[in-house]
Amino acid sequence: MAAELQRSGGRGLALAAAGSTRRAIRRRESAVYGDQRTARHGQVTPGCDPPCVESPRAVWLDMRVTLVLAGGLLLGSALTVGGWVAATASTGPAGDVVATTTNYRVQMPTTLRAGRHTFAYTNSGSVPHELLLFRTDLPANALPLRSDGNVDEESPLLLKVLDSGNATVPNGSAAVPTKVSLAPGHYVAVCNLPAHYHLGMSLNVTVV
Ligand SMILES: [Cu+2]
Repeated sequence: MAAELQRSGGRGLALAAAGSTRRAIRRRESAVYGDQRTARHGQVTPGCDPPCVESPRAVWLDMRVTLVLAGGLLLGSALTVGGWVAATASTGPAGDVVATTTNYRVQMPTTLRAGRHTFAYTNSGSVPHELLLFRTDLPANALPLRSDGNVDEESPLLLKVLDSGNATVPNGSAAVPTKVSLAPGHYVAVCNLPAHYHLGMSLNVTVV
């Protein structure tokens, strides 16, 4: 295993550390065991001056240190590769406000700066959703409703300032610009597909 790792290259740090530990163990074992035990219990190490010996215990410790260091390097490599994959896989729609729908929540920043924005909207739910944003003085849980129980988008109490359009399919995404420059005030984000508002798909948002 150790020899294999030595051949594999790119493991200089691990091998240097293992070598240092190995030399320290050799010095200790040499003092404890003495040269007379060399032939019976250990492995003679050529070029070691004064003569030294690697006992079976020293060989085992050496192997353990090497295994731990090699494991750490492999873990580090795996994390590096994983991070790279995550970074390259996170290319969503372009926009300065990241918004997500799930079953059955709207997730986005609850405070926005005034002005125009483009929402980078992704539907992470397993059923279609949409993203609407209304300017209104009403809280998210008290929007005006139609007779079918869904939000009355035509109510004079609501001003629609963002609409993702047709229901967005699962894993679908879109860059959705605001219809107007957002003035400071209170807003509510909603998914108004049938019954979704009542299932919890609304969120209070403040523009400052
Ligand atoms: Cu929905």
